[in-house]
Amino acid sequence: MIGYEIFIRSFADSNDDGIGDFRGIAKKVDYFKMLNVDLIWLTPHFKSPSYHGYDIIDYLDTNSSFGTLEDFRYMVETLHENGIRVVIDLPLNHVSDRHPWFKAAMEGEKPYVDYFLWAQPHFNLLEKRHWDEELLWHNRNGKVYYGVFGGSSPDLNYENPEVVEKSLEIVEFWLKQGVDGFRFDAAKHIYDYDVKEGRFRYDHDKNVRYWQLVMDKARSVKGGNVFAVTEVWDDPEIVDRYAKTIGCSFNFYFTEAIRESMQHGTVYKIVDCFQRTLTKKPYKPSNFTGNHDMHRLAQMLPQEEQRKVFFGLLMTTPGVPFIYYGDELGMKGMYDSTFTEDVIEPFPWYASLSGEGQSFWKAVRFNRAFTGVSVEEQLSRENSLLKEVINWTKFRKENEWLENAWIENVTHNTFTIAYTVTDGINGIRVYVNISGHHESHEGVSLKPYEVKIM
Ligand code: ACG
Repeated sequence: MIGYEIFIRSFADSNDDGIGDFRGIAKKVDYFKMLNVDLIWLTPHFKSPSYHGYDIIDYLDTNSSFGTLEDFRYMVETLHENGIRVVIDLPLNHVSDRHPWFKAAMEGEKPYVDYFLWAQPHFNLLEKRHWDEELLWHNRNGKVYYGVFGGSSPDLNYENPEVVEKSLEIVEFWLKQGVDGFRFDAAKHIYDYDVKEGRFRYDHDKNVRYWQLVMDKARSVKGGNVFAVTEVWDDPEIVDRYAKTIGCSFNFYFTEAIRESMQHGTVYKIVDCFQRTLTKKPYKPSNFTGNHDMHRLAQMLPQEEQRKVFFGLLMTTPGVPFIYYGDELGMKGMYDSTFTEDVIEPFPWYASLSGEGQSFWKAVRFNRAFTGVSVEEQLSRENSLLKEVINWTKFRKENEWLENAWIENVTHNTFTIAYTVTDGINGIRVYVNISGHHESHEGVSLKPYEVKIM
């Protein structure tokens, strides 16, 4: 399987309102086939007041800008008919402050008050998130509630069994609409506040037990054929704990290590990453080019040759690789936690950024017209990044065994790395030169920026 992350609003528009939608995605089957992608991850498609959709007003309804539930089902069916699976993004940790549950809770209505976490005298209400300066507690009309992702996204209280039950109903509902599985958003945040101590603290064991319940539910509805991937943005050893239960987890360290190694011009981070995350594991890693929470790949690796190496590494390593929409074209964008729109710009189908299906919900800042970063331009140029990506995905498709493989026998010098990928039956040895000069490794001569398979 090869995954592809789509920010729905930016991908393909079917009704000329400038906003990407479900039917727009259904019309792009040929593009997915050309790219050899057979698993689509849709960022949240639920009713939500924000452009990003991670704060939900109604879990059982769609964002009307993207289409109705019927349009959603049509999209899923069309993709299925073409052998493409669909996973939806499921932010279960919090809801929108406009969700009826939160509104009722603010009015003091039972049972909804117990759906959220309220301040107690021994809590440190000035505590900030451990990764930035955002406060965890929010005061509204004298009521102080917990919200890791800000005041407009109050966290749900999973100590309450009724909330757990509601979340399982949501899982069941979407599987019955035909989806093939989920990307579990913010998976380590379900239990992340120690009420006894009155401070932030991840309870990974408890989180994993919760996700096991969710997976049991999903399998009871759909049988063994559920694809789930967790988002746990943390050290590889912590990611492992979740991945074992869920079966697949995004490998953030892969993205970070390769970007960093290529920027510094030495392979050491890649070697460390391969040894820590890609040796034999009881789950599938999901290595990826980037996502909507990060600077774009092309922003970090401005040279196209470097990005070609990135794709070579991505498509020769184990697990389920994911491409963030537009990375195959070299879309640029800088992530800023207070203004994330620059990494979710409209997908450029045409050099002029105008034509059937083109979304235009926001003015582009990073990916202007006629800069070489469009499907039209990339397909018209010899040796373009997109063409190279297609060669790599074709290779991946022809070697499906790589999904269940692992890495062995990693050797390296300063600029080159070699590794064996095997599933115990099949095997390849890959040689990679991340530098702009000729190198040789174990007697194999390597051109600048070459990924060679032996
Ligand atoms: C998901 C979505 C994101 C979404 C939410 C909320 C969650 O992808 O788009 O926000 O629904 C944290 C969370 C993630 C979250 C990101 C944005 N992503 O854990 O679930 O924030 C450190 C922390 C991480 C943290 C990361 C952020 O440990 O927890 O992610 O920083 O930069 C190494 C370390 C690792 C460290 C990294 C980076 O890898 O091992 O620990 O991570 O370096 O330093 C959306 C919107 C938001 C909105 C929200 C409601 O985008 O704007 O507020 O919805």
